[in-house]
Amino acid sequence: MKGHRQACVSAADNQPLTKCRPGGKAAFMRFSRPAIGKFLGRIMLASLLLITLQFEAGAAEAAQNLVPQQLAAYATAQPSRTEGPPFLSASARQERPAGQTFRDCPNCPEMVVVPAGTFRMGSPDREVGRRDNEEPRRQILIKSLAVGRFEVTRSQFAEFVDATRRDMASGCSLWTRSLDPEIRHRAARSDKHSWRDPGFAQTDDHPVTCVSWEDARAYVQWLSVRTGQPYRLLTEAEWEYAARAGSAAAFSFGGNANALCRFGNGADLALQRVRPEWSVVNCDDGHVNTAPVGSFIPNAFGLYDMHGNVWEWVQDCFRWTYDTGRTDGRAVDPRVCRPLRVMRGGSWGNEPALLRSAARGDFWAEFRSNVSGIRVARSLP
Ligand SMILES: [Ca+2]
Ligand SMILES: [Ca+2]
Repeated sequence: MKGHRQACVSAADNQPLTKCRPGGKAAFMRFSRPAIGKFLGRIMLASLLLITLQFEAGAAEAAQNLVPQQLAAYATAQPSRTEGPPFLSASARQERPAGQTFRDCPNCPEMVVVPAGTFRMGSPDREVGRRDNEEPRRQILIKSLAVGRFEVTRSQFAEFVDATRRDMASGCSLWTRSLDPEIRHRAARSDKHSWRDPGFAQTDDHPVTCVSWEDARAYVQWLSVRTGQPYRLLTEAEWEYAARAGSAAAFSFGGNANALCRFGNGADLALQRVRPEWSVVNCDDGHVNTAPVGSFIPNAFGLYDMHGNVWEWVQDCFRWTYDTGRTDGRAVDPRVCRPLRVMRGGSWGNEPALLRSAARGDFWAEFRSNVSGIRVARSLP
């Protein structure tokens, strides 16, 4: 209807009234030139009024569709001088409103619609634990997309392995804390371990681990074929936008790392009781290794475990700095990257610095370790 109205008032349209009203050409011919101008002016005024009313109604609808946590986050967000909270009105024009959850098959990952928005990617100089691969900071525009509410579980991954008979038998690298302070963490490859036995006990609702970037990509490709929907990994920019959920602080819940134990599973006092050599955050999240997905408080977009539990592979290859000038959410062109892939969010074995929203990890695409996992995304129309 909007396009129809525009056709009525467009100065570039040679037959405006005949398109708006059948038989309108005859009526058009009866008007004098001043009367025509007055008539067109009124139509334009009425159209502008109607468009304004529709825009306001759409914005109100978008606000009603937001989950309560989102509204709270936007109300309490502390944007920096150069950035604002996410742009929200786009959700009014989506088929699926922001915050809506859905599944495309019974044991498919549950998805959450994340609203379109802008955010500042990277971290400020003052952020504790930051590295210089989180710069230069830049403003990014993200389109609305659906993001896995949880990390992919063992149960979900088992369906994929059973259906595809994927070879997952090449072992897994197990992370330990190195006694060498220069190395800190060390991965020791083990032929006898795999996603079925990552070196610690898991149940079906724990996140799958010991998966490579190639495994993650194969999983989303299989999911796409199975459902007929465009599943994929998040891009690195999308991941950080989803993790921040409107927050410019180090974590989605603010800057206090000692509050982590309510929001995610990292290296904590529970781990230190078993492995005294690991340095940890000064709180107890109750989990030595992985926790069942969804065990902690979600962020303002309704996403769980963006901080910790398992690292999450993203689509992008790894480039040390954000110097490409990119301002949209697409993945970095593989032709300008090192042959490594990016993981985000940190894991059960990491200190707070690596659980920050801006922190980055880089590993070989075929690297399987017992801290790596998968979160899926789905493009929306
Ligand atoms: Ca823990
Ligand atoms: Ca995670």
